[in-house]
Amino acid sequence: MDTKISTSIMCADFLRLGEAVKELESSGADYLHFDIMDGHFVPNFTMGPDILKSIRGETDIPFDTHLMVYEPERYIETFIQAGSDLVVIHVEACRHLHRTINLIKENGARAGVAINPATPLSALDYLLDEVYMVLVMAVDPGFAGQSMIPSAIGKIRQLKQKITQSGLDVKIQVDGNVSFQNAPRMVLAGADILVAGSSSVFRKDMTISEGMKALRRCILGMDV
Ligand code: S6P
Ligand code: MG
Repeated sequence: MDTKISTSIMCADFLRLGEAVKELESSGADYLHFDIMDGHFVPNFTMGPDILKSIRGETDIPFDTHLMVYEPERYIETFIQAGSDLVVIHVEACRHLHRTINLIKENGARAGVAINPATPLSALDYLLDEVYMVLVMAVDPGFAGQSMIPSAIGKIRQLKQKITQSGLDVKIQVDGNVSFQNAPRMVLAGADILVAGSSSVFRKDMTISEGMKALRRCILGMDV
């Protein structure tokens, strides 16, 4: 099992962002996860494309951009030009999903779709063969530091079955409260990429490298 870790930049100390990126690099982060919020689809704001551009100049770690914005089609090119390798849009926030997924691909990035905890998996029925990844939200999007909604585990398992039965190779990413306790259950259910935030890599009681090590250890040490 080769679980990847995508580290949530919104959980880093913004006063020491450069140092955080260096530490993420030395501790083997597979992706940097950028949470982009519009204060409308979700009740919060985070960062814009200029932050991605600044960090792009400092590291080769692939950028995984999670757009929590309405009408994401308006911002695809901007965020790809800013350095995104993978762009994820919400099925709840986009009216013409196939067109927007194609826009992401035409601009040279991989495309992903995200679903909120209350959105049924059937929302993906006509999309699965079009995307590189599905992001399963384990919390309602908008904030770090929330508790996992328990039905997320069964949802990951069902999505994994659906993907396997369709013979597709679509990755499953899980975002929200990926803690040392929850991560093994998420991976056992079928998660390929974990978004690591304040529950693991960006904790107050550990450094980033300690958090990365502890997260990898608990995934490797799980009972499979
Ligand atoms: C939340 C966002 C997430 C968070 C991450 C925080 O809307 O999409 O990516 O940054 O989930 O992690 P944690 O461990 O604080 O829940
Ligand atoms: Mg996110």
